[in-house]
Amino acid sequence: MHVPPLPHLAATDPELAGLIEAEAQRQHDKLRMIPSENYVSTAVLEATGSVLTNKYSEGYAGKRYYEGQQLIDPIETLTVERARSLFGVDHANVQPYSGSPANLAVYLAFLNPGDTLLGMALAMGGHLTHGSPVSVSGRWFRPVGYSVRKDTGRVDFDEVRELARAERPKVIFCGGTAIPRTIDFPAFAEIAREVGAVLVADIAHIAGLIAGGAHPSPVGYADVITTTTHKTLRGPRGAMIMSTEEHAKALDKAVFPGLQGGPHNHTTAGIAVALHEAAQPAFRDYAHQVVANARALAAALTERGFDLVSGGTDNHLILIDLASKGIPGKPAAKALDRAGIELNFNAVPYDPRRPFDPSGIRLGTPALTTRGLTEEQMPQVAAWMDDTITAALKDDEAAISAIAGEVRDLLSGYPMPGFAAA
Ligand code: DSN
Repeated sequence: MHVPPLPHLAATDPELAGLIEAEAQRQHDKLRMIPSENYVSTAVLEATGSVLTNKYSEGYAGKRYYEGQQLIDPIETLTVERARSLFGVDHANVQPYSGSPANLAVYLAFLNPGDTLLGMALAMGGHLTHGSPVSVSGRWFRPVGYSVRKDTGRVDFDEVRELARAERPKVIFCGGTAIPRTIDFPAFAEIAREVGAVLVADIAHIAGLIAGGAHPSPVGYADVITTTTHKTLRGPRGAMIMSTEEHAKALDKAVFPGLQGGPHNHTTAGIAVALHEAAQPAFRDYAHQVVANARALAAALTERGFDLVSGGTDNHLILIDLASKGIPGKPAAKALDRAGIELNFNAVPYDPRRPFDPSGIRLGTPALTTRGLTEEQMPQVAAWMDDTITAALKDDEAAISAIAGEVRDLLSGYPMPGFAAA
């Protein structure tokens, strides 16, 4: 049963209530390993589902375009202060609707159409908004993409430096969506300083690890930091832009009125709760456990012959090239989903296949760590993954269903925030 319970929704709209209840059950029964997903706390759910959704508040605290901000102002100020304190930054804007608008606001603050930006290529693990030709970031600006080395799967800083010197980008982005290794913020900062570029660290995937001390912080190296709030940070779906004081005004103006209208105050409140939770000692344990679980899983997968991009992981994320297993990423991800193991098909660096039918899968440990799983269960998870792929290659749906049952049995012993057994 969903927690908080949904009696009013069930009375008003039983069809929708039924779908949400079924989704809660699904999230309970599946080993959720999409590395950008998590389970928020019931407190975050309550704040996000509150009456704050009723209120418009264009502007910033003390300078709004609508009346009735007596309580919205302190809520947003509290959220900003919590972000500043947790990450140790001068300035935080908590209004971006999500990660893509946050990054677009950064471009609006620093670039004119046609200006050059340097980011990790999407096919190498970057994000759509770091200059992919199919995104506005690649259509309105002049994107240059850096890669990872074919032999190591890691960023080649000689290449980044050469590209920066040759192309003179105004903005350099580091971070991405499929990076299993520690991001070397000092190395990026040195290059950005040399060419006079603004360094933006997109820490969406690792924000919770940074907050919990399980990944180095970009503060002091990056001029601007963007992040979503719903991945390892374990908040509602939203985003923040953090920066040095120098860039605060330009970024605030870019978010509003440059790009967005009224902030989503219910989301802001949910972010406040998540930041409060992330400041507690238990969150440090969580962040370190996420990494310990990923390392243990990477070791167990390697033992079973999986080919991990870069040979392992330093963070929450594992990227696997399945070519050696004789199955492409998409059918593998679909079979694993049927086996109760939810992850996503993903391109690997230098992938010979197409992005919608790539060679790899991407997975991570943030959500299963929230459920309470530890290193102890990771060999079993790797075994289920291996057995599912073997079964998929033999079209053995009975074996896949049996694994889904075993996954469900295991997870029944690990409570899920937002759900209670009926
Ligand atoms: N969709 C996110 C992810 O899965 O990494 C990035 O935007």
